[in-house]
Amino acid sequence: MKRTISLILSVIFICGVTCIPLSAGSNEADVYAVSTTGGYTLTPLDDDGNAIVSVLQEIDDVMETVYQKTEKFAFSYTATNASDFQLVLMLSGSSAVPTKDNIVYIDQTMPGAANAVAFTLYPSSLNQSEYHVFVSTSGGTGLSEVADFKVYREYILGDANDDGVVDSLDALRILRYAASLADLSPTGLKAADANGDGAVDSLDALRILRYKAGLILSLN
Ligand SMILES: [Ca+2]
Ligand SMILES: [Ca+2]
Repeated sequence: MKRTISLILSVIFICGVTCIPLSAGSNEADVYAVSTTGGYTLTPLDDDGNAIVSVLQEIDDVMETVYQKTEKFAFSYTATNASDFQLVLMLSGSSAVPTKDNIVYIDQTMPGAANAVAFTLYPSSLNQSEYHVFVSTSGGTGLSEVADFKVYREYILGDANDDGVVDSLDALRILRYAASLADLSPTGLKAADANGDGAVDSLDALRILRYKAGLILSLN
């Protein structure tokens, strides 16, 4: 353990003077197969809140309409009663039963006068999976599924070692990479730039550790 800590500290020192340039990367969480039921719209937005222009992209041998780098959704509806409160719930996977494992954290804004709500996605928490959107109204009866979409991602931000999870091993891998003690795969290199500054260094390792410690909500 002491040896590991010693390694990390020495690598942080080395990284302090070494910065590996990397083409500016982003957390690729592309949304496709967006579908809604009547009366509801779900519009993928970029980081500035602008509607994303879709592109045709091949995913699993099928040409899909893809909204690249979706950061948020604008979600609108026509409520039966304008005063109805609508709670938006997003679940990952195919189950319609909310559990601690499939509820996706979203940052919902309250319904406005136009009966519209918006919610922010945190792409680093989204896996390559399908997602279903449910609403619950104060005047309704339970949860109703009103929209769904799928997420395609080339990599998970922070997952430097390509094992599908973000944890302290990724931070260690980044430190070892920065010290030329380990390699990163092409996707691992993109995933390693956890702070998006275009370089892979100790700051990325620190950000991952802070994320895993719950000190920051998202790597984005
Ligand atoms: Ca990992
Ligand atoms: Ca970085």
